[in-house]
Amino acid sequence: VASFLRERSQLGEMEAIVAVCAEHHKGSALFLGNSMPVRDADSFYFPQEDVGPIFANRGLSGIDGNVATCFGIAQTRPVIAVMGDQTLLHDLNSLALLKKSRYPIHLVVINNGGGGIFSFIDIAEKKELLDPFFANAHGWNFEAAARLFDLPYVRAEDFDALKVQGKSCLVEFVCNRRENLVRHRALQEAIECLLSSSMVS
Ligand SMILES: Cc1ncc(C[n+]2csc(CCOP(=O)(O)OP(=O)(O)O)c2C)c(N)n1
Repeated sequence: VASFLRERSQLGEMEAIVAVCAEHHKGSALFLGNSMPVRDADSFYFPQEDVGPIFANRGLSGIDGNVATCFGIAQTRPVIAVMGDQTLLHDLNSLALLKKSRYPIHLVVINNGGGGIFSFIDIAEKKELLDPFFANAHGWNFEAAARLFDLPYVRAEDFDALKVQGKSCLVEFVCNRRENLVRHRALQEAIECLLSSSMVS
């Protein structure tokens, strides 16, 4: 998995999630938003050293209140958080808390223009249903939201831009949820090939 994610220098959704997780160290907490971030981290993030606690929210249904949860955690230690655009939209007004936080919150939003997880289920074949009723597709970005709440904002184009800055900020990584599906399938195939060849030998 690690070599698959490293094999191209171009940053994609999985690579971005793993890169944000890799910023996590002993003195910080990692918060994983629901939907793909928590799933990708579970599948592809293998900390090589002792790290601080890792949090995720069950919430009412999962994507609610994630930013407010980060604020709660950040009263005891710095927080590195990664979540999807729908998750951030669901709790956008909690961005007002970031500046008041005792410890910094490095909040990375993976903006794939809607709920990317729904591309993985059968309904994705029906595009006329997927985009309006499941993915809730949109073309927004979060720069103006960061400005509204007086937060430093970074539009991440490379790995360096995802790095922790030591102050609360909003980092946005814009990507494509259809490309992510293709990448996931390619990784799954590579793993299946590897497993079947190791079973033969
Ligand atoms: C409060 C609430 N409403 C709806 C859902 C159903 N739901 C699960 S995942 C998801 C989409 C999340 O999209 P995003 O945060 O952009 O993450 P991505 O799927 O792109 O990783 C939705 C709407 C939920 N889990 N919780």
